[in-house]
Amino acid sequence: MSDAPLPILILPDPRLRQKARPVGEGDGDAVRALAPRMLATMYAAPGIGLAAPQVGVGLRLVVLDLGPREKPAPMVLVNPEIVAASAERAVREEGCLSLPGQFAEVERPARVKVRWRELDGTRREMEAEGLLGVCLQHEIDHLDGVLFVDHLSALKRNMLLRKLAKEQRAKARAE
Ligand code: GNR
Ligand code: NI
Repeated sequence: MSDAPLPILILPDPRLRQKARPVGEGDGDAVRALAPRMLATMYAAPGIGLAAPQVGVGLRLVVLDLGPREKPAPMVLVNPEIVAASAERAVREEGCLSLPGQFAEVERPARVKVRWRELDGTRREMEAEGLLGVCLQHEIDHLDGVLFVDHLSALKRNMLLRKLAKEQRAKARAE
């Protein structure tokens, strides 16, 4: 099936730490094939966002859906970028499908202005705050190999990464 879910990479997979390259003119077919599969992967997880590097694809492509379960509102963002960020900051608990079971309070700009292209090339721009603002920043971070733990103190980051490693070892033993 064309929109079969893909495996989600988990830290410390090095592909999560690589900078993704912009989607170019020649990537149209690949991106049109990948976007539905990324959406299927995100819904199956379930998650509210997914960046291409999380499925091992080094392209600047993000999918999001913050709609209610009964009324899906899928978004596909090609080459998204943050063009402005507020000085005001906000704290919110974040998780990541690539760090399963791990959650932490992350401080980021409270509002961002994001620019991207649709699959058909249409230019889009929006200002976002709250969960959508956080999700956009989290996903665009993935395109630069940045994970939410990178916004924590070294102490909290190391604690969380050790807990992840321990839980992944226990999971691997159980399988
Ligand atoms: O599903 C997800 N939920 C979430 C909650 C708070 C802040 C960010 C996110 S994104 C995450 C899915 C994911 O890992 N996207 O990269
Ligand atoms: Ni994530």
